[in-house]
Amino acid sequence: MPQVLKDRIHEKLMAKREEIKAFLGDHGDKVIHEVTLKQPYGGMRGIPALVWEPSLLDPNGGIRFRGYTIPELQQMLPHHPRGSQPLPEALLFLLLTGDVPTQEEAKAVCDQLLARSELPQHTVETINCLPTDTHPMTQFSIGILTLRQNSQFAKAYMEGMDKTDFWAPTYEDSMDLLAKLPDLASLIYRRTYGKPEPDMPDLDYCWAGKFAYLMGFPNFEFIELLRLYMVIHADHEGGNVSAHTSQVVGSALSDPYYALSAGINGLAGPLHGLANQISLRFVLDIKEKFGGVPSKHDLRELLWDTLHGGQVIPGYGHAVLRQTDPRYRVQREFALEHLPEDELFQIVSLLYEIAPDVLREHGKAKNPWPNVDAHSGCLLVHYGLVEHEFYTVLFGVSRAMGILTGLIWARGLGFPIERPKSFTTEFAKENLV
Ligand code: HAX
Repeated sequence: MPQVLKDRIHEKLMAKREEIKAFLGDHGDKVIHEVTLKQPYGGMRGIPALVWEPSLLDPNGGIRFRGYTIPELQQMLPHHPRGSQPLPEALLFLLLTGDVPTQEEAKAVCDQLLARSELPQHTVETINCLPTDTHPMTQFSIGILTLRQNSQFAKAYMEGMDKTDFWAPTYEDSMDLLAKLPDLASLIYRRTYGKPEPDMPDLDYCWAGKFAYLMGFPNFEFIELLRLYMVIHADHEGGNVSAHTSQVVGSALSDPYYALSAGINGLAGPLHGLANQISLRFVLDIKEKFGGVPSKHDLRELLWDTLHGGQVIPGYGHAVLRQTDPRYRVQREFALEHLPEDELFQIVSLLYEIAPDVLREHGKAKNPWPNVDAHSGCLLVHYGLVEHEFYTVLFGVSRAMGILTGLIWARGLGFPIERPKSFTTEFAKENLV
């Protein structure tokens, strides 16, 4: 099966290369966008300057993985026989190939990942050397870099290879990485928070199931949550900080370990992946301040105080989305089914009732609706995963699926090194207006 997946990717890449060649032959000189002076100063918002094949973000409909929405994928992708959430390894197959896998194909991806999952001893030793109060994201990024010792891409490049084949060792490195990330993440979790070595009964694990056991959470409902979590965080097109960072670094033909570690450093920022930790802190502070679920009046006041204090409402707003994030919605559905009485969920729900109106009245945020990070923390806390500094690592394990797929495809399609033009304000004054 490993070869079947690799062959399928190869076949799809060949077809896409021909498609792009013909497309650019017909339309390569078409002007697709005008750039205003505000845009380079404004974080390059809205400039269609990147190609990212695994997913596309629609401002109103949310993320589509290879054309499918998250609710569609909840129906279409293979599930665990006893579960109802899609298997992340099935999503990985879809991202890599564009095809919805059969149950057997998803299982084969899982088997491949489990077979490659063992961490090298030097990785374990490096992590064990770090002070235990090192932020889990720092440990995660360092751990990924230690794995590059075995990079097949770096080795093959040094030995000399045809550039049309670059994608193949990139794929091997990516699968090795994806296989090892749950083991690396759970090692970081256990040592940072003093958790015991887990019991690992002899089971037929799925990728998320093994991850949950490694962290010490064998509860089936938690494993279903982790499957959902891994699926919804997997990719968010190419322009977000982590995906784009990995893409830029990868475009220099740095190997996937360098590229992913760089992207993970971007994910660690409070306006990006760290927002899940900050959102939960915000909800916990509300609970503590009011001794439980506040009244609507008190919550509204608190939100205004936050805004008047020059701070953002964590988990709300988005650079692209202009509606409630579907990733928020599916987490809400999970909570309504499994933990409707949970106090933190009730505060999260109350925020959903009140924060969009407050943000609209405030008039700054272009999107007053919640994003994925507004919800995830309360679900994890419910099942006992309370160490919120660790949450962005969970996000990173999932996001690696999209980032690495993007890297394999960029190599496979022969994308060149990225090098946009920058300018100074003086240059703009003299030449651009
Ligand atoms: N609360 C208060 N003000 C907000 C806001 C919020 N939640 N969201 C945006 N704004 C403000 C911005 O700070 C900006 O103010 P200034 O003009 O004073 O600079 C203004 O509204 C316009 O911003 P925008 O165009 O709507 O949003 P951006 O594209 O600049 O930023 C962010 C998008 C997600 C960074 C922003 O909405 C934010 O800071 N949200 C809170 C943090 C958060 O939830 N981050 C997670 C995003 C999802 C993600 O990437 N996860 O990984």
